[in-house]
Amino acid sequence: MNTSQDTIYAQAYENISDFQFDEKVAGVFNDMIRRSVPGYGQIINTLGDFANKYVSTDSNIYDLGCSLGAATLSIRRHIDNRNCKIIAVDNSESMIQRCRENLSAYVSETPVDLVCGDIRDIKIENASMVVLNFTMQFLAPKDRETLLSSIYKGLKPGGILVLSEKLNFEDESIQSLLVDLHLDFKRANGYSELEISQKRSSLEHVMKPDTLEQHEARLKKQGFKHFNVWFQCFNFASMVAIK
Ligand code: GEK
Repeated sequence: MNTSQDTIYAQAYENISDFQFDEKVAGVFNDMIRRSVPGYGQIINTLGDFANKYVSTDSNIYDLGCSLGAATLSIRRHIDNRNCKIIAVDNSESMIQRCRENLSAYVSETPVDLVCGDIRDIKIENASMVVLNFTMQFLAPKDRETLLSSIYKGLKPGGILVLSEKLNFEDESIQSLLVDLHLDFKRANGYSELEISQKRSSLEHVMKPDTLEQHEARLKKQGFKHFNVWFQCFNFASMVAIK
């Protein structure tokens, strides 16, 4: 996967426009997400382990907001001989193009339907595993419940949803502690104060994190029987919900 360095916000801009998953971002995305999201590499690897445990034969797996295909690749390595199909969806053409190249670099018996489209328009069916790895936070809050309802309906009994998100915390001391630790993580990964503050402005209207309590309540409302956080580092968490 490409490793060009993310320097998108290294120069000072007079006006910061809203963050977009365009060609510029797609070209540095692998570096950007690894230096910005604590635990990303571990989450990607563990998605393969979840797939090994939960993907049933003759079923579908959905990677919603697939970006460059890291989750799909990790899952695909663990599900040989199960006659499954992965449906990987992203509405950024630049991401999809690069994702196609990344997927074709590896041989696999599991077919991937790569869809350039909106995850809100995708019909989920016969699914044993659905992944929303840091994608739902980019949907308008009003659309999140509808998406989860369609995922729940399309999951087979015993099927798993892995939902990774940046979190907000109601307790202000905890919120500022975990935000600070995340900023230190970005500094330690070489981002300057200018890059950090310009990126934050660009995401302000685009990414609206929920609290853990909001996630749990929304998932339980759909009918998910089991829920827990399986990974958390600072204000980033990955949750599982089982039908
Ligand atoms: C990974 N899961 O590497 N429909 C389709 N795609 C969307 C939509 C939408 N409505 N909204 C956003 N996206 C990946 C990382 S990145 C997370 C996911 C991040 C896509 C968007 O184009 C982008 O590729 C992805 O969701 C979010 O495991 O950048 O923090």
